[in-house]
This record gives sequence, structure tokens and C-alpha cells, in this order.
Amino acid sequence: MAKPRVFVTRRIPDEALSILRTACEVHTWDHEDEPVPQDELVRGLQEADGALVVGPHRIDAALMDAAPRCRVYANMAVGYDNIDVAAATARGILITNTPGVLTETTADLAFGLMIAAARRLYEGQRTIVEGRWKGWSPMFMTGQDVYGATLGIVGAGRIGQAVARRARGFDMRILYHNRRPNPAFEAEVGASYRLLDDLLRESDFVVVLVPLTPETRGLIGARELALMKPTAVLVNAARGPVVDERALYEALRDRRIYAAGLDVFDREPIPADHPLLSLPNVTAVPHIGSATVRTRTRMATLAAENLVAALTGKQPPTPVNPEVLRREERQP
Ligand code: 8YV
Repeated sequence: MAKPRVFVTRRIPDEALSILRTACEVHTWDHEDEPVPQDELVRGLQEADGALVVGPHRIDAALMDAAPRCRVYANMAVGYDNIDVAAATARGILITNTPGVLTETTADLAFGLMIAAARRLYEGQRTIVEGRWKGWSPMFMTGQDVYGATLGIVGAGRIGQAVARRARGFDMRILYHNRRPNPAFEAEVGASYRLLDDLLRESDFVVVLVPLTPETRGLIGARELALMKPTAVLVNAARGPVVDERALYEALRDRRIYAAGLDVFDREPIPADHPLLSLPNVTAVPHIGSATVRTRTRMATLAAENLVAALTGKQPPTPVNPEVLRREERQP
């Protein structure tokens, strides 16, 4: 029997390609820095039984309909806001993602952004590099303390909980906001549940880690930013559109909040002349939450394992819409 054919939309680590090749005929868009052009993407998917996908393309209903042979999309990311899952489910198309393997790496970056923004690390480096360091003085480059401060986690899922565990080592008071309280998490790290407005009022650090959904789009806007302390730091390691970028810019410019650490943006790549990047109290990095060699390799291999399992009739480890599989099982 012919092997199933898969299309891989970006260059991925060899370990993951090897897994795919055990059971599939593999076709890849093999350019490190350049995303596959839309017409090549459509062609690749049309000839494939399944695909391993990585942003920036949106996998929407029109694309699925243009490539009816492709029955599985394995997303190399934990977030799947780039895919219309409802449209996939309606068409019996399986979506998988990569939860778990990137939790600690992304939590490291979120915590790093807290420290970098509060202690002005990027501003400090620029001060040195631009020859503006004139010597020590008592209040020179003073920032905000992380140790012992109050941390507010908006979205205490896997990554949010991992940030909380790090915060314990910094003797932080931990608040969180989720759709529902999580007693097991509260018991584990001594966290307290808050309504969003109360969390924003009380926290010295607000770390946003919710998935992007219609409900969370614009969750942190001008009203919410106005509730934060003028000494507070906002970190967004989730998705850009969860925070209203214009409102954030104005709050930072007017020093109504202290600083921000940002890994994600409305538009990625964010244009270099974007107003946010002109502010000294913004620490910005280019969506690198999961970007370590080990973690990106683990993400690619998990995506490959999902794809191979789905195409060879086995249970994929991390499906997003498992109801599609159950439906298939029921069919004679
Ligand atoms: C990915 C991420 O690298 O997993 C996610 O949801 O945000 C990152 O880890 C990125 O989404 C790839 O496009």
C-alpha cells in the first residue's frame, strides 16, 4: 500500500522528519526564513493526506475546502488560533497541537520578561552601548523589585502555573484569574483567585497567558490598564491581540503603568518603527517563548508523532478535536 503523503510547511528539525519518514512520503517547504507562499501552500496541501503546519498561515475553511484530500493538520504550537477548529470539526478534519512540551521554556521567558522589564535590563544595555553611562549615583537606573512582589496571572493554565512555581522561589504573593477557580493549583502554590479587575488593582506584575479566543481578544484594554498600579509591569507571552496595543502604548507613554515585557504583538513581525518600540519602558522580543533547541525539537517531534498516528489509524497523543476520531470510530 502506498504510504500516506504529508506536507510540512516550514523547515523542521531532522528528528521530526525522521519520524514522519517512518510511515509517510514527506514533502517540505524547505526554506528557513521564508514562509511558503500561499499558492505553494495550497498546492502542497492538495497533494497531501496530512500536514505539519507552523504559522503564519491561517488554516481556514476556504483552505480546507481547497485541499479536500488533507484530513489532518498537526500544528507545531500549543496555541491554535491560526486554525479554524470549528470548520475542521464540521468537515471531519483532525487538528492536533503540542501542549506540555513547551510549558517550562515559555514560563522561563515570561519570568525573564518580568525581571527584564522591572529591572530595566534592555534600557541598561542601551545606556552602556550608547555611551550614556556616566557613573554611579543613588537613584540611577532604579527599577521595581520582583522579589516579594504580588504576581497576578491572567490565565493559569499549564504555562501560567509554571510561572507561579517560579514565583514561589521569589517569595511572591500569587493571584490568578481563570474562567473557574482551580483549588488544586491554589493548594500547590498558595495562589488566590481574583476577579480580573481585582487582580489588576492588586498586582505588581500582571502576566497574560490566556489563549486567543473571541472571548479573550482585547481582554486587556484601556479600562483594564487604568486599573493597574502606576508601578506595575505587564507581561504578554500569550498572543498580541489579547492586549489592546494602542491602549498599552498610551498607558506606557504616559507612565500610567511602569513597564511592559512583550513576546507577542498584533502584527508579527512587528514593524521596527512601531510606536511601542520607541518607548524606553518596553522590553520586546520576537515571539521566542518556546524558542530553545530542545523545546522546538520536542514540539516538532510531537507534531510529527501526531501526524503519523492519525494517518496510520492510531490514537494521536494530543488531538485538539478528538470528537472527529470518535466519529470515525463509530462509522462502519
Ligand atoms: C510557537 C507558540 O513557536 O506554541 C505556541 O502557541 O506561541 C509558540 O510556541 C509559535 O506559535 C509558532 O508559530
